[in-house]
Amino acid sequence: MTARTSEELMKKEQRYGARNYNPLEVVISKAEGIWVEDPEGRRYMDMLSAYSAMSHGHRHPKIIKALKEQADVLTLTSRAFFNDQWPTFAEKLSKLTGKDMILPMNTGAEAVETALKAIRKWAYTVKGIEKDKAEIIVFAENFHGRTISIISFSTDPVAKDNYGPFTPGFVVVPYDDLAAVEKAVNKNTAGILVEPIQGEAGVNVPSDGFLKGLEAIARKNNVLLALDEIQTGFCRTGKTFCFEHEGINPDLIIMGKALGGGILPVSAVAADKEVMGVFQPGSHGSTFGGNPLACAVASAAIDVLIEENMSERAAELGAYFMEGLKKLNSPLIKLVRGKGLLIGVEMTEAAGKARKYTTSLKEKGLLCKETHETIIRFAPPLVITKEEIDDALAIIKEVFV
Ligand code: IF1
Repeated sequence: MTARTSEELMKKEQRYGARNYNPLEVVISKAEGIWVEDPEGRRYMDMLSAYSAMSHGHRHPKIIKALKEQADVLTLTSRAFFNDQWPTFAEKLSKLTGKDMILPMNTGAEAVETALKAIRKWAYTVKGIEKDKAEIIVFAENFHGRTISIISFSTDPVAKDNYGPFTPGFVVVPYDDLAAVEKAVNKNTAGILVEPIQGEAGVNVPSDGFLKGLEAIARKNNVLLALDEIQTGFCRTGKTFCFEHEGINPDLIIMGKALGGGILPVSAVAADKEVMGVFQPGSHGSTFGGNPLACAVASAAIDVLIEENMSERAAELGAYFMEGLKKLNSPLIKLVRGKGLLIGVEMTEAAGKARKYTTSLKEKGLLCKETHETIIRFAPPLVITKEEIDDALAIIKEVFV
């Protein structure tokens, strides 16, 4: 039976869809730019951007054009053969990241797994760590995806419970704690995996110098530093990559989300030859990794970021948005933190669960999402205008003041 109304569609999902999410009660059926629409024609500002995957806004015309043109000639070949899109895209991403080589995947978790495999293989074949003894340092409250190995080092019971037995070889230390990292490093340490800002943990921005410190520890101990830029990358925090705020040069850069232009899952790992060279034919891969359609879309996505000065926009409009949130002086807001247009608002204990606020905001036409019940994340598409931020602040004011 064709469901058409929001009610009918939500009911149908309740019946047939696995309950691995608890979505806000809004059904999106149309979208353009920062605006989404439900089947009844109600319009909302998207202030979540599919967790930073929609940095270009919904259905950016230039990216849709690239999608349609490529779809009309070639979509998928597998890497059993060469195709005419992947080599040029690899070159473009190599130049953007400043790294020699790119390994293409699809989802963020696959790119993280690729980086973990590269670090381990480098540990045994280059650094000379004893077989099966390689350790990778990770941080409490991390989020790097949902595979069994990745959740093996999660500190979030909801993401981890009843999925054992877990993958060994990960050492968890407190985030933003360089002394703890120094202490954890030993002869078996192969790598450090870190988010430059912890997104899911609640937009945790580390102290200035944290990334620089990690780089120094990695260099001193011949350990690889891998930056997970899946959520913070591609201009979201006001630089092409968030690590640029500290001027470091990570050994591996893990990318995803916005790389797909808000259209397709496209992820990748960038690294220099010494690291990427550990992969030999047959030692890693994926059916869709580096497919022509994804390469054409992601290539257009990178062009748009540069042509529309998205980094500068995110820096300027993010500062403006955070300023506006602080100026509300709402008794419900404990603090506002973030960088660029990746913003987290922490509610006071008295305010209670954030869900009631995201529901009120939704009713007033603004979509965002709570994380860990007390934090609301605002991460609009980077194409948002100052006037639209003012409109958003007016709605937030109605709910928070
Ligand atoms: C969910 C949030 C969660 C990520 C970082 C890797 C991945 C993600 C830094 C994996 C994915 C998504 C996944 C989605 C909700 C969202 C998310 F932080 F963005 F809010 F979960 F923590 N590294 N983040 O943020 O990429 O495999 O999903 O493409 O799983 O609920 P993916």
